[in-house]
Amino acid sequence: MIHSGDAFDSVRPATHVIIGFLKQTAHITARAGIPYLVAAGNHETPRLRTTTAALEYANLVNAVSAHGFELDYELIEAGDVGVGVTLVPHGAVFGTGAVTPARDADVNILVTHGMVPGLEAKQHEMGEANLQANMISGGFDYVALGHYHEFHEHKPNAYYAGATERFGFGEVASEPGFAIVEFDGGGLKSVEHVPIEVRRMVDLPKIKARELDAAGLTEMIRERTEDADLDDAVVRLRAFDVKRGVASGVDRELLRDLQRRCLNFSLEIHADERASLENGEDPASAVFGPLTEEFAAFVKERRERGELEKGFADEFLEKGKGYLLRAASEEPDGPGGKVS
Ligand SMILES: [Mn+2]
Repeated sequence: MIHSGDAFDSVRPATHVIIGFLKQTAHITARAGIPYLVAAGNHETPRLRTTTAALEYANLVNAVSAHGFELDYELIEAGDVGVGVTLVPHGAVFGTGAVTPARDADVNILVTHGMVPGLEAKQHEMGEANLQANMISGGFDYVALGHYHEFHEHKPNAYYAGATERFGFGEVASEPGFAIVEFDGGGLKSVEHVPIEVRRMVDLPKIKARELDAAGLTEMIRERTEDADLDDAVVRLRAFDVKRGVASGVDRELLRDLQRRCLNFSLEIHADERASLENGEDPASAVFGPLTEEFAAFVKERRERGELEKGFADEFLEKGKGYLLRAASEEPDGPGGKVS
């Protein structure tokens, strides 16, 4: 079993998340006796070398994790076949040049995390590559890539397995799952994507709020949600063209009730009509770059949409970046919230 990164979404995830990870991983390693290897992704890699990564807990349940700043190599015996697994975690991507397969293994697998050159899928250019072509082209039987949430063939021997859950409404149409990779005497034989059942995602019909006051918007939200099957689903309801001051007057009790019914209920308030984005989605939601870049893109987008004034946007960007950098460099003694 290979996990190609971002098992966690933060360097210090909440305790119940860590416990869930340990329990499920132990099913694979301790109970089923299946080797488990994981290379850390960008979300779970500390910014500082002195910070401990939660992914290191994986070692307690006999999983092999590369979560630092160097690559790791493991030779796994599977029957009479030696499987050489080279793990290049996010922290080692920048310092690692070309990687070559080990001679003592029958099958060689490279596991790494990041964006390959020219990744373009679902009509979205995903941004700048950080995985150098020569790092992932070195004659491995298979390259297991992580970071991009869709199952995606980069090259005949290099795939993104995709995520096992949807992480935003930009992925509402994606099919979460994993990949089964088969080898025979000649190397790679097949790669098969196996979809899995995941939490439901419900995008409710949007509200046009131009004529609505707070009571009217509350009524519309009630109408949209009352008879919908929302229990334990991830739900989004978008209201467009919402007048200033209206959103803050929406009935809190109704929203709290929706939060209880749904696994997550998000009411998105938009001041404009945003016709061009009504059917599309923010492509950036599928991929996470460095936090400060994500934040800069967030501010820029809102600035371009006219939601932020220039003076405010500049200061917001400056202060926000400062906070992010400070948060990233803090030792893990604060409340266990998300860093990213
Ligand atoms: Mn990632």
